[in-house]
Amino acid sequence: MKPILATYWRSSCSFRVRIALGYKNVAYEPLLVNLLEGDQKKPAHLAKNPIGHVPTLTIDGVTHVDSIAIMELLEELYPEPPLLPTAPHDRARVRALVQTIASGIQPLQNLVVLDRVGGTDQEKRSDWMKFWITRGLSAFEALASASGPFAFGAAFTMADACLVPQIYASRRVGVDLTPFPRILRAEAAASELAFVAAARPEAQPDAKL
Ligand SMILES: N[C@@H](CCC(=O)N[C@@H](CS)C(=O)NCC(=O)O)C(=O)O
Repeated sequence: MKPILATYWRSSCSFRVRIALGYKNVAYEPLLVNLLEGDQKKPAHLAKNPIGHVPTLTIDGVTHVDSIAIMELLEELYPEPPLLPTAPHDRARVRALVQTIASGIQPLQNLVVLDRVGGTDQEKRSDWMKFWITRGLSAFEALASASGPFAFGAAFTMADACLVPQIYASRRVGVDLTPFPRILRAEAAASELAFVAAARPEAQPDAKL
């Protein structure tokens, strides 16, 4: 049985896992969860993901939550091609790039957070997101590889799987990306890869274009 991915087209966390599954060449069935219609708060979804988030991946009959834990699991189940380098210090540096986005930016742009801090005030919501995204991307830029083409250097890693969705989300809110040449270079390199293109929001069955 194919793995089942509970996903929403515009969710950056779902997008990360779609990229990782494609990179590892693991076919899956999408289970569409409409975040704008509140599907994530329904009992059937909460039974799998108690905090009410996507993604959720059911694989080998086991259901997993959290995109980073899922990517780490995929790395262990399917070591080739690798999402992490081999040397321990390099692995830690890639994981730090991952966390700059996964802990330092993404949680702050969640709908549940925006509702609490901004309510229906669109300008407040937008200012909040722009501030946290710019702060996090500035750190990512400083930590990223100077030579590229990818975020950590010559090879695609988990850091790129997190970066591409974050840049998609950043463009949607109009963040100025011009101060981040390493990030733009890494995003351009990753975007040329077929599995990244296939994972893009616009290519998903629930995309509303
Ligand atoms: N740490 C979790 C975070 C998951 C998460 O925040 N997902 C967002 C979409 S990217 C979500 O489901 N938000 C629903 C909401 O805010 O109601 C992960 O990496 O999977």
